[in-house]
Amino acid sequence: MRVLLVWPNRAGFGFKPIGLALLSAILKSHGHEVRLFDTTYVELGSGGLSTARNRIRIFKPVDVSAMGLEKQPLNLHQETMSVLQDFRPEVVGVSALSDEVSVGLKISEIVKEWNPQTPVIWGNKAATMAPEKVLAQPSVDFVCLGEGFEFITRFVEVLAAGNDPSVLHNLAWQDGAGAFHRNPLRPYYGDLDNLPFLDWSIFDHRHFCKPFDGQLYVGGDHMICWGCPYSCTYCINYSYRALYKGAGGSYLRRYSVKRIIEELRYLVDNWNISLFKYHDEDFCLKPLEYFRTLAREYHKHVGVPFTAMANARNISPEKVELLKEMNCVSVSIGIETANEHLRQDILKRKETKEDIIRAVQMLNDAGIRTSGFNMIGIPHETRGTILETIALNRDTTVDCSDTGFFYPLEGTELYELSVREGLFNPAADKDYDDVNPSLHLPDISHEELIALRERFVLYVKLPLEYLPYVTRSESDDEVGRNLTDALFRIYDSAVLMNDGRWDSTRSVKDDLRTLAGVAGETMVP
Ligand code: B12
Ligand code: SF4
Repeated sequence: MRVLLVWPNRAGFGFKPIGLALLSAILKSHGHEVRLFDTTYVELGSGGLSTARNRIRIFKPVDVSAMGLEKQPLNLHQETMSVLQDFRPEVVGVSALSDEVSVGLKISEIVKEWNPQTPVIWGNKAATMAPEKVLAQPSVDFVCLGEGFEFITRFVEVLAAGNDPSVLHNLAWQDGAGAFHRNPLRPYYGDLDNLPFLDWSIFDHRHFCKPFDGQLYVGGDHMICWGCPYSCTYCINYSYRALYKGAGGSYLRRYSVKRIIEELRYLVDNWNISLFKYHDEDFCLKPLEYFRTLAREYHKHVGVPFTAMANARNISPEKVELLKEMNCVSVSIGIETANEHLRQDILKRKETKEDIIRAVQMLNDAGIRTSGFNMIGIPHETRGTILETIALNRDTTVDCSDTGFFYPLEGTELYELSVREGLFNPAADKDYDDVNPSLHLPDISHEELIALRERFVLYVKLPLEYLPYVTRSESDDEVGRNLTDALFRIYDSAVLMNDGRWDSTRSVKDDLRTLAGVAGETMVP
């Protein structure tokens, strides 16, 4: 069958979803024809996730103007129609995360306009967490709940044979009377070694352009070990485990070392990969014995530098050595928030501030770049709690302080709390867009949250003497705007272009004089 996979991407370029690469490989191995329709380079007018990232200035700029990576003012309707007319899919499969739902729905509607008989099935996290909502849309016929590995071929084959798919495991659907049905789930897919290698041939060549630390690489994405045992209240892991309760299988899984090395070598040889990003939810969760073998074999047979994410609790001196041996160049750590009430009672994070400081120190000492994820605008947040988070980032000396707004993902404990406490109205509040805060908090306004997020790196990276000017720059007036520009000029040359560390040879006196001038007489130091 001809299967059109849809990736309604609003985020930036530079990564290739593992789920789509696997579904394509599985379908092709069963003789089906696959094409990907992807909206990465279509200007959707929403800014996307990368817009905010650029504004908060955490990455060294890379000149990508010659690579054709900018979004084009293309018309979504025309683009979708032209793919449909050219490929003539017999089934359309949409893969969407929560921030991609509205674009995915627009595309589904266009599919139905093209041919109302073409079945449209949705998969991935957004539909799994809220299948009733997605199925309530007339343009969506089916939802795949949870994993699609075994499901996808069965589904396509049942359709090809003209049979009724409503008997399939993992399927959610509506009957003729509009009643919602959810079939039982198959166990978690047990043996990752049986999966085919990732199929990257469906992706536009631009998805291989990976800017990192001021340079452009040929990027690849993979996951070696899957799953996370924690239960943070804002993450869907806990809900997924609840969803799979009774279905069987383990959510913590890994490839054998031999198998993953074989695949990584294949990907490097075929696509010239020069930088991997391993999306394991916690790269350091691996048992030591497995990690040691992986590091040795990776060093011997792959060696390509990579970035990864890890939980501070699982970073130990020996694991840092193994990361180094594998050529790990950057580790991102979830800092999230420094306030104890928010961290322990609201987010239910397990690690302590000391764990984070210690982990960053170990990585810094080993010469591995560190990135910290911070989340602001969470329930019970105040200006004071954000300033605590800023202070923790300063204490950790993390190289790169990334900050995002909290968004209550459906199916999570914090979604329930946000709705219960009247902080979020699912009917009126917008999709996840990352440019704006999502909650209406009694103690801090959206404007203040946005101002703090945009200046987060200034608060974290500039010497203390500069901070009164950073605070003054938050005002939305001429002085505030001029100060913001002046402060970012300083930050760009003294921090961003100096590997995330303050350039200690810089004349603080000169800067303070400049800033005082911009601020007016009242602030002369
Ligand atoms: C890798 C990853 C990323 C990567 C790649 C994202 C991508 N688009 O694939 C990057 C770093 C870019 C990223 C960014 C973000 N991520 Co992320 N990410 C992950 C992570 C760690 C692994 C995902 C993965 O590859 N899994 C392995 C593959 C094989 O599984 P899969 O993608 O689920 O696909 C399977 C099924 O879902 C199904 N399926 C998928 N599509 C389809 C389609 C059809 C038709 C069918 C039948 C089946 C099907 O079959 C596949 C095989 O079983 C997950 C955590 C997790 N537990 O999954 C978070 C996760 C997906 N991310 C999440 C979030 C919130 C984000 C961001 C919004 C964060 C931010 N503020 O920037 C952005 C969104 C960017 C975007 N829209 O792409 C949430 C999503 C929650 C939600 N309800 O949507 C997750 C679940 C983490 C969490 N804490 O809850 N992320
Ligand atoms: S540690 Fe990360 S992946 Fe694990 S439950 Fe918490 S947020 Fe989710």
